[in-house]
Amino acid sequence: MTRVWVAGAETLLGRALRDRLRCEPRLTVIEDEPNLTHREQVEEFVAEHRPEQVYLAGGLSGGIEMNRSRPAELMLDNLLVLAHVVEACYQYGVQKLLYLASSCSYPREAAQPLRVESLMTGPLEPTNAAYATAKLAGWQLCRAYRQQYGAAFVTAIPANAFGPGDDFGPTSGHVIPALLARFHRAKQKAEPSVTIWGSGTPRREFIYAADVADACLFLMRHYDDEEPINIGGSTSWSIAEVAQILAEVVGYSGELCFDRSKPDGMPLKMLDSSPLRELGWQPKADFRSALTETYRWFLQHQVKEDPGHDGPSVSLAVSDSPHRGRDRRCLSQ
Ligand code: GFB
Repeated sequence: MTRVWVAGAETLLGRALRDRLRCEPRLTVIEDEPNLTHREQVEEFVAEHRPEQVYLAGGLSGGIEMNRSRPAELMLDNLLVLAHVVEACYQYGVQKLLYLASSCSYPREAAQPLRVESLMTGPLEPTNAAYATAKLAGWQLCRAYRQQYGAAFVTAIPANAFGPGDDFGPTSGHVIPALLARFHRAKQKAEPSVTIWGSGTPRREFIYAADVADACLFLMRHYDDEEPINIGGSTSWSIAEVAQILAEVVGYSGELCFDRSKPDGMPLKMLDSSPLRELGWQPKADFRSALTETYRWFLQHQVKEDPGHDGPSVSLAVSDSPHRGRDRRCLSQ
């Protein structure tokens, strides 16, 4: 039995990783978690539990607005978490560590699809430069421990992930959970329109958190290099397309209005995942089914805790029917 620890098991990807690892017969998943921003707590935890494999999914993260408004918190939290976990793992002889970085670490103008050779070759997207810099530092720290101590610390870069357990907050969440919650409330209150931030034209490659977790297990077994490796889906969607699909998943039939006063962020983020494909892994989830599953989780877990929710009961019958209406895009700005 191999002892495995997910550092940051309360995050979207940490949660998916723990769920996935629990299905593995030859692994023992360490269920506890110290405060990762406290060096002594992390050190004592690793000394006591002696994990052999570690997935580092911890650190504060959020969508474009959270990155804009809380860059210091995001950067400091991630720097502390990665420094404490990486050092403790080295000190206590962890055999392998997989660090999860972020696709926002690529330069804003990097050639698409994004190849790891482009990392640190140009300026970052300004809306998330602080967080992205911390994520780059994580990669560099893993690389430095490999170079100086021969540690088997690897870095993976997932595309924009979503899934059960995500942050559905209106200003803190990423686009998929934020819009699922917004459409849900608009449907409950029969609001005639929903506002989508930005122009709707940026494109993102989305990946289901369960697929990222599966890829991480695969990489733990089959990848050992100082260069990061991308974990991508394969398709990119415009934000307008995603908003339309989410409205259908929720069953909201009002208008979608695009608020161009809000930032778009990077125009396109699409990962080159051919190295991972060549190793033999590819994602399994169907995008729409994964969105439906995410909405189902939201209905079961979030709505009852949400003081802003005023509907007494919520239907679990999520709509999967293709939208057949007029063009619902209205450009408000
Ligand atoms: O998901 P998101 O915040 O991630 O935004 P990023 C993606 C796109 O969706 C942007 C638009 O063009 C947003 O303007 N969008 C539309 C919305 N409506 C909404 C909404 O209600 N909420 C949000 N959040 N977006 C993040 C980075 O950037 O990507 C993080 O800021 C992290 O650092 C993450 O790396 C993966 O891809 O733009």
